Amino acid sequence: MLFKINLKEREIIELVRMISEWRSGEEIAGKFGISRNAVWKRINRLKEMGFEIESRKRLGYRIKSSPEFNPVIIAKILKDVDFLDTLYYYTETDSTNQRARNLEAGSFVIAKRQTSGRGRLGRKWFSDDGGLYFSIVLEPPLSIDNIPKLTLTSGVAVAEALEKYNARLKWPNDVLIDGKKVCGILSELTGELERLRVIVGIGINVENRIPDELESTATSLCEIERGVKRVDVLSEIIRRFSSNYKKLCSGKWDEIRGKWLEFADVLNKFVEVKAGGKIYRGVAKGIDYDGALLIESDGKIERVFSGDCFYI
Ligand code: BT5
Repeated sequence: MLFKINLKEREIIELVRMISEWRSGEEIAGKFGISRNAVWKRINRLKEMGFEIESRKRLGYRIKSSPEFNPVIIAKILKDVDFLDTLYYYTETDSTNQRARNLEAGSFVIAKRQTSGRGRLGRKWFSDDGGLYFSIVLEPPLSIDNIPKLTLTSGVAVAEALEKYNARLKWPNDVLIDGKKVCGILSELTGELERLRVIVGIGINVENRIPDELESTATSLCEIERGVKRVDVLSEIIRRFSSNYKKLCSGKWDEIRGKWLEFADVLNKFVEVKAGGKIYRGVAKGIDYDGALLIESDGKIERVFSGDCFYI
């Protein structure tokens, strides 16, 4: 099921706040300037979202219980982010990056679970209920060679949000805790050269089950902290993403690069990077001004822009 919410129109957020205590249909209708029938429709929409709502003849409506991870809570987290205007919340979908493909910049797509969550190069991203799976559609004022910086910037945002778990960044797109992958980022380009559109897809293991085959390489926040909530993690990521994205767009990449290096797990390690048909081996020395990984081998420095990085 899909719920679409306009983030600049705050009505649904206000309605949920209002009916945290008894409110009559008349009062609600008056507040929003709508008919009693329209109130009833909105209440039904909240019920479809999983809200349990009591209704009594003289008292009106009241929320009895709210689902922990619901579209209105997400809308509340996103409502003040100036580069976002529409929330698409799926109870289930194939892949949020796929859903975001034909959407305008300013769209935010999130799913409770994905049936075909994907990583880079057609790899699979396990997306059981309990994790965070979302995609942000952006039209950054950046030229095409600056786009890889957006993935690095997103990584910094996630690492900052997960700083209390000692999160580290592995080039180019992984966030690790205790050496295990907790988050992956998939940035995809669409649109035209003059008007580039980028879909930043982020997947984070929060309360979801990790499949047996990934037991030794992946972790979930609930393995580290009991009772961790997706909405709290999302809220922190959005706050950090918003601030870092604005910095990137206003030419402050150097500041972000500095933060990336502080969180970097890869520095001074022996790595093997598979990029296209080529294999680079050497010691990771950092990332340069363009976001390329610097690999030192036999006293020579090689620059690699994308690829799969292994520690050897
Ligand atoms: C990534 O690819 O790490 C990017 C993952 C992006 C997922 C998000 S979720 C929202 C949005 N919608 C999508 O469909 N995708 C994005 P890559 O570097 O290629 O890593 C993929 C590899 O990570 C797999 O081959 C597995 O080894 C491992 N993996 C798969 N699922 C995982 C999980 N849930 N947790 C940790 N590792 C996982």
